[in-house]
Amino acid sequence: METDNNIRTTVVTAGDKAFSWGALLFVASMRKKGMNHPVIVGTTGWPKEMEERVLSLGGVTLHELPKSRQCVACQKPMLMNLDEIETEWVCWADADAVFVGDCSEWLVGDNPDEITIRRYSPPPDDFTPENLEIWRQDVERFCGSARKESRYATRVNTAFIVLHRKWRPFLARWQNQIAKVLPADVAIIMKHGSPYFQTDESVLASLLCFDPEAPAVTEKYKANGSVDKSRYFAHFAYNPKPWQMWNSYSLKWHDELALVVDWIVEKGIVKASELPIPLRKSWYPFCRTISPLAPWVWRAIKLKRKFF
Ligand SMILES: [Mn+2]
Repeated sequence: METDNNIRTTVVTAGDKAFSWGALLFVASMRKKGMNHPVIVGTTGWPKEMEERVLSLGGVTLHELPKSRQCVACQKPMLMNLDEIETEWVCWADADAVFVGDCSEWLVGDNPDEITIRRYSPPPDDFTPENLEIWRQDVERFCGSARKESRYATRVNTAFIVLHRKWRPFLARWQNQIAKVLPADVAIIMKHGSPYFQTDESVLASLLCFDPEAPAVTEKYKANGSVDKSRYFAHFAYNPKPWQMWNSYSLKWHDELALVVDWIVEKGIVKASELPIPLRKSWYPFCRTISPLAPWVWRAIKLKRKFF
């Protein structure tokens, strides 16, 4: 792959077997637009052919995740903090996403002192005085000291993060805090309303609010299209994901994702016959029709897996 001296950021993502199609399409969405940044993909339990497909996009390193009973998202800080990252900046991006347009500009922060991350507005339901007090006590206990009051009036979303590498000690504190305050077998979300409801995301929020040594949250988050509607990070936030079933929320990016699918087929990375059904053109009219039911169908499938 051509090296580009303007590239200052390594992109890091991860997924288990169920997210391998997401990761493949996400990295392909970069390469299709000439975003040739080095990419590290944390993997666990991937089929060999999915590893080969992602590697064939070029500039990709796979990193086998350590055995852990915590969900993959709890490895974000460890992956962002890998010694092998050589660039000045690191970007975490969820694998259930695509870049719309060339987003290279959003992969470098405006200020090395800041963390580029989106804040929720209004604050989520779990941002209560009671939960904040638990965050404060935990930060004081495991980081040595804590601010008396929260620095922010809301918390952050960890689907997309840009951080300067001078913050490696902070990434280590985030990882350590995850180990201390989350259950050893935590799944992707906890009981509604609990202090660390959104796992890795809640733990990062606790540090940004109370760790005296934390980076400041940027006032100018741009990766959501706020300054240019044609260049942004599109996150398939809700289940099921597009490669599993289309839901009403993710449908708005169907055409964008279909272009990425066409591109990997054209490049010979995947045969059309090997695509998951929701990514096949001929199935789209059906998938679109049933999309309002997708969340219910998905819950039923999950329940069936749990009990039978
Ligand atoms: Mn996600």
